[in-house]
Amino acid sequence: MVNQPIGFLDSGVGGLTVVKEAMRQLPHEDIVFIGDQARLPYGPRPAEQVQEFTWQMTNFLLQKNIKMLVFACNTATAEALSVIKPHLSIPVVGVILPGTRAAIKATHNNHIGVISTEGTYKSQAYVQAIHERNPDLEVTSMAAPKFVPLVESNQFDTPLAKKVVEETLAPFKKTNIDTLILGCTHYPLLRPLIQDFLGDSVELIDSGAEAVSEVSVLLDYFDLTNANNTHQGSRKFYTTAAPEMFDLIATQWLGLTDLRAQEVNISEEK
Ligand code: I24
Ligand code: DGL
Repeated sequence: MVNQPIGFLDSGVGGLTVVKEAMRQLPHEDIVFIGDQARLPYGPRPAEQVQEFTWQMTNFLLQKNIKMLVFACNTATAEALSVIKPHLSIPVVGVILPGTRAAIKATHNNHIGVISTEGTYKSQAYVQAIHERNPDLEVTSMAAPKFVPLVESNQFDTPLAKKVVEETLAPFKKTNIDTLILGCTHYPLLRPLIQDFLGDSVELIDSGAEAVSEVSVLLDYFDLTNANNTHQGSRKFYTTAAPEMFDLIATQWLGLTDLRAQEVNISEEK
């Protein structure tokens, strides 16, 4: 089983921020990724629809014989993980619990901020997860719906991005948060602007990176780590839309050559 791949699912390409971390932290593991580019974004969709689409991606990845499944999407984690996980016999990891664990560890004044898509915000998944562990922690949660379109229009480091980041995060300046969870796959791209605006006294938590650390722990816990350190992990990419755009972004972001995603139709998967 140790030689089987780890599956990653996402609403589109944002989950590649999680894959990049996996390639860094777990270079010997084989990776299979599916992005539902045709139906992105998930952020504004009703929860039932996110559950349906996420089930389709899950079933697709199960057919690839994965040993572990990672929900590399905050919205899918918030709205579908608890529904799907009880039905699976392999370990399933989302991005929300690892992010909250890191934030709880990082905060010193017991005040944590969270930014996310509309769907994740409405689910209150981050707030609930933090309060389940410690109800005394103060959490200020906010949707930042302008951030995903900003990144996807390639404007994550422009003057417009700076303006949108400042306007969106202004309410946090009136709080004393010392930790901010980046509760969406795209937000690490805006990290420099967010850090600049909030200042060095606020620690930013990348949920995706934390999730990969947790995958690493779980692989060991379940004796699933690929211990062959001469094995260069393989990476396979699937997308539900035309692959050209996916290949362009993934090649640039992951620094891989010869990356060819395969287009698949998962809405017919049974
Ligand atoms: N980043 C993302 N998605 C895109 C993009 C991007 N185009 C440029 N960059 N497009 O996600 C997805 C298709 N969209 C188009 C607009 O309508 C909706 C569908 C973030 C990827 C994070 C790994 C910017 C960009 C890039 C290369 C690497 C990283 C990056 F071109 F952010
Ligand atoms: N991947 C999604 C998330 O992390 C962001 C993009 C979307 O809304 O589909 O929430």
